[in-house]
Amino acid sequence: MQRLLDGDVIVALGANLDAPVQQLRQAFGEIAQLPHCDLIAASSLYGSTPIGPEQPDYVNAVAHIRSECSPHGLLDQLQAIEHAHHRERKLRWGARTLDLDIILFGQQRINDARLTVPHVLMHERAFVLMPLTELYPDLMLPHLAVSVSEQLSTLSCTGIWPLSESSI
Ligand code: ROI
Repeated sequence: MQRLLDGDVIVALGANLDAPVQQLRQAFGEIAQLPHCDLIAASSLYGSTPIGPEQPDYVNAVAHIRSECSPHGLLDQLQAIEHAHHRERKLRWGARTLDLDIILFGQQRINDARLTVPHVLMHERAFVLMPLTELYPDLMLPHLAVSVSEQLSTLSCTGIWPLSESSI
């Protein structure tokens, strides 16, 4: 089973407003440009039906980055990217132009007012685990001691579909 090393970070990307495919593609480029940060791998893009109140379908993906920043330093950088995409935090679980969530940060466990890592709901969300399984099926979820693909197999994957090249 694979384990993340210190500085290895998994970020989940999601968008469902204002040309979400473009939002995600641009966000991958912006993450790759962050100082002290390398984009190691990017999953394909997936369409997904929304969890939560009625709203447009999402586009989801995950990124593996290697960062020299602290978790909160990286969070500041990711929130600056969200902000540049005109992300507004109006409604909990509402539609958004771009969501960048740190879901895993090495083997660290963090739980404070700004950040919970591993992300509290990641193990329930096929729209996170499916793209992550594409990259690292054998990656161990540090808080559950199971692999990403094992955890995905416990979830229903209806409502998530790979976006074909022509729709990207
Ligand atoms: N639903 C889907 N399918 N994808 C998301 O990225 C997503 N993000 C959210 C909520 C509103 C919970 N629902 C989502 O934050």
